[in-house]
Amino acid sequence: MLENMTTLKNNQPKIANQNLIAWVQEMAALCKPTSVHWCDGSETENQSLCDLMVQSGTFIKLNEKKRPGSYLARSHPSDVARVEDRTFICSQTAAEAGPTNNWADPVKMKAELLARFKGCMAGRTMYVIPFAMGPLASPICKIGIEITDSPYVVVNMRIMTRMGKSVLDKLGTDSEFIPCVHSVGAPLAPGQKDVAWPCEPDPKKKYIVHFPDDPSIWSYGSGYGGNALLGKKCLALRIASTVAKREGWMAEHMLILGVESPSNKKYYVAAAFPSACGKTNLAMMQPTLPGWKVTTLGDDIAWIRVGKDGQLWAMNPETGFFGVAPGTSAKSNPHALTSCAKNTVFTNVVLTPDNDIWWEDMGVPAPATGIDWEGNPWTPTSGKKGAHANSRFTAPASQCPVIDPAWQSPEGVPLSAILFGGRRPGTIPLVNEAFDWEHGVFMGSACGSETTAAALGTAGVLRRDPFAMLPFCGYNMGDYFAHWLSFAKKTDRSKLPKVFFVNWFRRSAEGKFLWPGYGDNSRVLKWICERVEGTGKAQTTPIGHIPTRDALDLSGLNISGDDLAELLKVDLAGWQTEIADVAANYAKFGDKLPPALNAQLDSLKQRIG
Ligand code: O2Y
Ligand code: MN
Repeated sequence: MLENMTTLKNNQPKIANQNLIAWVQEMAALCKPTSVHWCDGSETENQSLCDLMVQSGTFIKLNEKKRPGSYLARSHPSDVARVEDRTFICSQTAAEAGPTNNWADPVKMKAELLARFKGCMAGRTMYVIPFAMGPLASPICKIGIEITDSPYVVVNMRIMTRMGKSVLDKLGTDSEFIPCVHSVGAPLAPGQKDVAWPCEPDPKKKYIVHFPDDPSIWSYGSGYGGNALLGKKCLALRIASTVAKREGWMAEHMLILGVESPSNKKYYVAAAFPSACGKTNLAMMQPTLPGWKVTTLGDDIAWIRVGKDGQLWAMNPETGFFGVAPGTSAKSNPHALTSCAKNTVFTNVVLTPDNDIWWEDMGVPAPATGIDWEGNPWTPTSGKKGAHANSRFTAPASQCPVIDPAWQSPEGVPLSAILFGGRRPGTIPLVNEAFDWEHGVFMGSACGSETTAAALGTAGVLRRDPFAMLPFCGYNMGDYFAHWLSFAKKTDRSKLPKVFFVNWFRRSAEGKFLWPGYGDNSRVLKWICERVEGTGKAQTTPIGHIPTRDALDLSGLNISGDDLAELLKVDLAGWQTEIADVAANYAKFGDKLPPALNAQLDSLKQRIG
């Protein structure tokens, strides 16, 4: 092996951490790359990787005047989204992974992976990416080292995480790191020509594997998003959730925003919505209510811990947005459009004749002709979508015009409120405040949403997605519920944030959305802030505290009394169905379901009658 290493082109910097050197050598011996490149995270390195990908056809350089520093990539048609059925949690026992995860025996899975990874980087460069999730000075910052044969992954990880030399420096001689091994699974034979998006096209040969006991992550066969940018869903949610359980904090699928009242009182709010329910839009919302301001701290992941003052403090471990492109417009999210105006990687959107990008519902006219996400000539009248439904922009958070001044604070920000939500056409009111922490945990456990295209599967059916963590909780969700409940004992209850359930997606009998959403959601945020202050008017109902008809600030909004009544209605028959469905979901967890949640369900049943 050592002989191999001396002949391998390797730009290894001076590294004090012997464990890291040994592990990288071991991975190089396994994967057999042509060379090893240690990433320093510099602008020069980034530019040379972008140039390399332009040469290889992975990247198309966009119009420098319209979209400075930006590129378009098109994935292989088989590699367009997270692959939940190929995502595994390899804890010691199946019970530890729980009924909502694909468990696999860790020993057998390691053997299977070693066979896949053997020689998998032949003909390619192995990149070593040192990255940190969270500000380096945060008490819960975690360091990962991703090894990958994809320069696309390196460039995206540089946007999404703190990456490079500063992280190696922080690692010192003996700090721990989480090993993350990634390969696109497409070795090159000598002389074989590469393709623009190498990957393993057979879905059964893709693997997104988590070993919570190591902890480590192994991902094979996909170069896309959450499957390949291992700091995001794999480390910052699945692995971090297991670490957080052990260390007494929470890793959550939540946006974090700041909301400031006209009298300059600032509140911080975290919100958990299932994938594709508009977290990025809410995180960057432009309030329609005069004098109210919303600032962004994160759009996808929150790490939350009890601060010295007993409040819950939230921090975004990421540094970028991997946002869904279709539907992002000046109406739905003007600040996201500004965020991706430069220095952005676009994946699977339309290329316009002037070398810019376009996607469906962008709010600007479609180009008369273009190249679609599969690289074929396209026109708006072709009857096909030009951008893939899960096409993305990877943009630096620092470019968000409403980024909060505290977004990189190592301590995070103190939370006044936690919201749960989902895409629910019926039953669930616009906003509903929990009676107490346990009721709030019950609300989180009952989260669900109509499915959309981001997760492969059927669209338009209700999928229960407790705490929006169904695809992301790295251990038994029954234990996860208990972990949430335990925070009432970890601190003074009065310091805990208030919990609310929101639903922007309720529809009339005719199928029309009852609430305008987007910037008008500031009206709901205002009521939430008033409830935090103890001033907001509410009616106590069997399901929680709901705004009275006159409690929401609807000034300047044209909404009928009937629609408002429907938005705030407690539909008793609908709730009976809801209770039965939540009970059926709870049944999955057997004796792992905390009795306190069954008690919540029983009390709700009694209150509904
Ligand atoms: O399909 C993918 O790989 C991306 S999934 C994703 C990306 C950014 C934020 N959230 C999600 C998600 O699925 O929740
Ligand atoms: Mn997400």
